[in-house]
Amino acid sequence: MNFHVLTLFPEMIEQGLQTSITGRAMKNNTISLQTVNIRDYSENKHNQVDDYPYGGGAGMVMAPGPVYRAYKAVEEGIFARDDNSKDKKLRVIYLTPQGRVFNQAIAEELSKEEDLVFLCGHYEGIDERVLEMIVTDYVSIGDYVLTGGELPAMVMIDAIARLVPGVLNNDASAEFETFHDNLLEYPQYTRPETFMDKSVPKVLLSGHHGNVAKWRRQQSLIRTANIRPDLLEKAKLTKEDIKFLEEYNKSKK
Ligand code: 6GU
Repeated sequence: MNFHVLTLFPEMIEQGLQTSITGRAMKNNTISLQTVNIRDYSENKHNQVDDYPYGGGAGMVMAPGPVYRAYKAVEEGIFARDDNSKDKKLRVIYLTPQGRVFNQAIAEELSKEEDLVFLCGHYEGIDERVLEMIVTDYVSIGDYVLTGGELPAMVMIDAIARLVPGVLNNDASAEFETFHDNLLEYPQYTRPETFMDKSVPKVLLSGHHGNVAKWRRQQSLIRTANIRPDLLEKAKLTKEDIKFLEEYNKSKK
């Protein structure tokens, strides 16, 4: 998977992703990261990339020219490769609070692409005309306002990269966890068996795999019911799960 990021702050993206699991995946060429500084494509003598908004109002707008030329440079690089990348529609993701809200299903869908281009805006946004010309997906990471698209791009790249085969060392771990089944994860414990008078739940020490699996499932159900009841409606629940939740709800009253 090749990630390409158009940004005014390339060092922020590089610094943010070169650590930990994404960093390791870049070192062993499971994923690649190309950052392109939009400012390098300014044709202005002061390297300016923004301008006043037509119609007036607060703030500045990123001009279409530098964004378009930066995008074209990335596209050219991808199309110059001797694979069949030219035959596929390139996904260009603009990070914006006006987009659809990112989630695990979108991460899974995007993880199947060979290349993903992320466009990070700043100031009051980017001239609408260049967005219409190059953007295929408008994506937000939640209902709050950030100063730019760099952190959202890093959030998306992290979530997508860990779904790429070979990025996690344990290929089972991407599956059986939070949101896999629309259930939150059960609590985890490691040594010591007693930490400041708090003991690990007995069932986890029993060595009885059936009882451990049942307890973990029930913990997932309890957590989801308490913290994210909205997820329960999408979860695939067995008859036994439903019965357990009914009993749990009764015991709470
Ligand atoms: Cl993608 N961009 C900005 N600027 N703010 C956001 C966002 C994106 N998603 C949530 N807030």
